[in-house]
Amino acid sequence: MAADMPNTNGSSPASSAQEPLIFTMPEPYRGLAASQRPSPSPSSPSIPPPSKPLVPPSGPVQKSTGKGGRRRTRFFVWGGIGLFLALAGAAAYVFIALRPIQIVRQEPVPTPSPIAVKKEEPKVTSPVTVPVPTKEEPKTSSPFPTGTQPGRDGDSDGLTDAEEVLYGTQAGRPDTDADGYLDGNEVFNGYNPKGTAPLTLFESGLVKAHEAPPAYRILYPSPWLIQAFPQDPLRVVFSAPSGETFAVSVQAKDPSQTLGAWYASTNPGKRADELVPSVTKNGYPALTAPDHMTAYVDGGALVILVGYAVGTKSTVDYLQTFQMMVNSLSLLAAAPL
Ligand SMILES: [Ca+2]
Ligand SMILES: [Ca+2]
Repeated sequence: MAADMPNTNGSSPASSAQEPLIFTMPEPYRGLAASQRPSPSPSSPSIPPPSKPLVPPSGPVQKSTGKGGRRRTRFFVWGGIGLFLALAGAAAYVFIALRPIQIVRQEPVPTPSPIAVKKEEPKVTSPVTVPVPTKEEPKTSSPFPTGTQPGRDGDSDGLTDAEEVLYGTQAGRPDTDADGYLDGNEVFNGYNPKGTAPLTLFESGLVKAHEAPPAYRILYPSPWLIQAFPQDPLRVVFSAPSGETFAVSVQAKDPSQTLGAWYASTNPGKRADELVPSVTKNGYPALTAPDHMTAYVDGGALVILVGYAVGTKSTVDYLQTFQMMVNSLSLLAAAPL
């Protein structure tokens, strides 16, 4: 190698064969680019270009790996610190994030009080619905003509308070004479409700008999007025002081015709099966209208009609007396059969 190098310092070749020559970079060239390097002075020796390309020695490569190790160490140190800070931040976030969840769970605890308030609301509304059906029940349960209601019966013995006055019985005692029969049942069958059986209403003077020869005989309360019709001696109207009227009339009927067939033939558009069949106390077949205010009694060759009209009243106060009158009907011996 040294033998290939040219002699730049001017020494003889003999001396160069004895000692190796070492070339160093002149001081002005150190740390500067090739373009900025000062031109060599004429006195300084010129440096010939190397005949072979310079190969970087292996030494500097080892030095560069030492700097990369430091960088890697720094990288791991700072990366570890960053990772530690990230984990610490995440842990702090999780710790803080869990606290609001506990607060939310504690909030529903004091809410039971409004639930108790909601339970009390239905109790307030329930009594409001109770009067509604009670108002509708009397309207639908009344069996009498539209606009009328049953008369008051304080002791539920079948006689209204008005009838208790009419027959002199006690309105607060169902069995006035204590004979085992209710006051209403005794009037229905023609017995005196305030006298021991077999004392009858007629025998007690509480009712009177009206005869319409040659057709029928009927009983009616003694205080009531009676109205006759000279042009129709078989027609009569009884009236109570309070305005109710009870009209009795007679219509002819084919003796072979049933009472229902007669009703259908004389009342076009009406059905006989809507009437309530029964048998009177004296054994005559009878039909009663659905509103309980008209009765048809079969007399064979005639039909006796008894009608109850409340007049200006809105209550049916004499239904038991009306039924007593129908039960008291009897055909006179002279009546055609
Ligand atoms: Ca009564
Ligand atoms: Ca009695």
